[in-house]
Amino acid sequence: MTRISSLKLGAAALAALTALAAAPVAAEDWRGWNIHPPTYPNGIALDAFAEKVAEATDGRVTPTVYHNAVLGDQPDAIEQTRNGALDFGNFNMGPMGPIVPATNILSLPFIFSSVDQMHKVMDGEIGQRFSDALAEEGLVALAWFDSGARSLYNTKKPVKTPADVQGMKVRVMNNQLYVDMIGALGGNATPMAFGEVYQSLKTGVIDGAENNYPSYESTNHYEVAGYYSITEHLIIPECLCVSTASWEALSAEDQEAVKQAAVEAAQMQRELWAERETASLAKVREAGAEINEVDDKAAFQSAMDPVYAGFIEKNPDLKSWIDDIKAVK
Ligand code: GTR
Repeated sequence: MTRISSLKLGAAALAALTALAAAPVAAEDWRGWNIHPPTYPNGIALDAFAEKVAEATDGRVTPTVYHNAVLGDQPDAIEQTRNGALDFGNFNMGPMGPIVPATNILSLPFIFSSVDQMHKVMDGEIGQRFSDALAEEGLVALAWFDSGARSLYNTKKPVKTPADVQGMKVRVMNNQLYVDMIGALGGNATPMAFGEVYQSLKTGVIDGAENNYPSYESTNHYEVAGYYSITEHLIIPECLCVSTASWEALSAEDQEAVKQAAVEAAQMQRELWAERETASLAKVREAGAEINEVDDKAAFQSAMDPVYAGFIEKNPDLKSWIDDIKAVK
């Protein structure tokens, strides 16, 4: 080969390389899991997250949210995200407990004194500890969503005292702590997927369940279980979590963009959440649901002493976390 033609070839190769570098890198098509409909605060915020991520990364990451749990129920979706089969999801810390034991603290009944206090805890140093625990199990918690307070509802009667729960069959999320919680009130807990609850209430397989107003309303459970009793026994945060595998495939710059989009989405979710709580309560009331205060919340609280004792016995190292949470005012 003459010197001239080899130079020409070099120039051509360089041009080809330059063209390659300018072409967009193969996009990361992320798949995300959502248990709720797209119109629920979480669904709206997740879609906004997806849009912001695509925009801020110039299309290098293009997330799609699959709503209504079409990609599987929550425990499965958590597993799939941990092992990288899914890229992200909005997960409640309830079903997270069996996988990431430290997060069980968030499932202790009455652990938080209010939703505001929960936010303070999760947005601060203690929240970081939970993020670290999740990171050890393959999940990067980018931001925390609101999930309000969960109360008991059933098909039979208003629950006013712990004794009213005696013998009741109550659906709970997949976590032994909730079985213990309902058991401590004298009821029988049945762990069951969210999507099966409506039919089970309707056919009498279960007498009741527990959830916040927006989920009680969005699932139409109020149509078949018209007694909602304000026990507010659980205040459980939810994460916007990304699979570690998907996260590590990103450049530092794109990670920053994704993190920022998640923080903004969480902000949006919390605002929408506050509105939806009011709207859901109004809707179920109008439809005839009977909402009652409980006579003595402290009685429900003290009934949980054995649940705490059992938890601390099994997890002595987590006792100080409980004390730290209680100390946040
Ligand atoms: C909702 C929560 C869901 C799911 C559901 C349930 O409030 O947002 O992630 O945990 O409750 O009861 O299964």
